[in-house]
Amino acid sequence: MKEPTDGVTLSGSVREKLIASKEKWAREGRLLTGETSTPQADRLPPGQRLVTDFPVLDLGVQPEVKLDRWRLRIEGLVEERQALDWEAFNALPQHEWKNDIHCVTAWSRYDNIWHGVSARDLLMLARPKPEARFVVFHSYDGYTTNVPLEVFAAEEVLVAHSWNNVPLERVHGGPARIVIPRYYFWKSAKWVTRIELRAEDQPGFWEVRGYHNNADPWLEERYA
Ligand SMILES: Nc1nc2c(c(=O)[nH]1)N[C@H]1C(S)=C(S)[C@@H](COP(=O)(O)O)O[C@H]1N2
Ligand SMILES: [Mo]
Repeated sequence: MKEPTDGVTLSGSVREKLIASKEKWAREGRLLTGETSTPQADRLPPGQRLVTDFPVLDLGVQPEVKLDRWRLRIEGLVEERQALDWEAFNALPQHEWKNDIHCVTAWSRYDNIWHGVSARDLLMLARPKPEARFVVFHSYDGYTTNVPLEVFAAEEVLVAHSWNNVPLERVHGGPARIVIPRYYFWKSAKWVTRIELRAEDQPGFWEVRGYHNNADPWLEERYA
């Protein structure tokens, strides 16, 4: 598998149509209820509906990454760059969290059990420089998404390799994906390979196409 580049090449009319329709939703503010809430007051954020299946959302590419080629790099404004292979990644302390998924397309799924390595442990290894304030995730399909460093460093954030006690399926981002449960699920990069620490924010794939930069589901931060 080649390392992804930052720019995703838009090829294939199906894919372009899919992206164009999401951009249109963003422009028109589709699905917005105008209500806000808090996770303490409501388990289901405004405008969401509960599902029991596990929908798959991607850019029309589901990269197949062989475990012996897989790498997790932590780069940018860090003291100790990391390039973990599968064995080194799995040798790190393992954590389990159960949480809810909220997708901007209005489905939510309760009680997902994730196993993986915590963002905090990865940051302890890489040691962010004092000027590091933002994180960009880079994935094997060319996808990117961005969060403030403190969002990545929150307690429940994982690089997860298992979902509901089985290895994470390729369609859901296996070998490993980011899980940031507090925000809309587009911030949880599938097939992650590089975690870049930066001084300045850098909007990702959907963030430059009309999605909100913060993505808090209780504030309905769907679109910019
Ligand atoms: N690498 C990558 N990560 C991604 C995406 C993607 O297209 N590529 N889609 C995002 C979006 S929009 C959502 S809603 C979730 C979907 O995750 P799922 O397919 O496991 O439900 O993954 C996010 N992470
Ligand atoms: Mo999404």
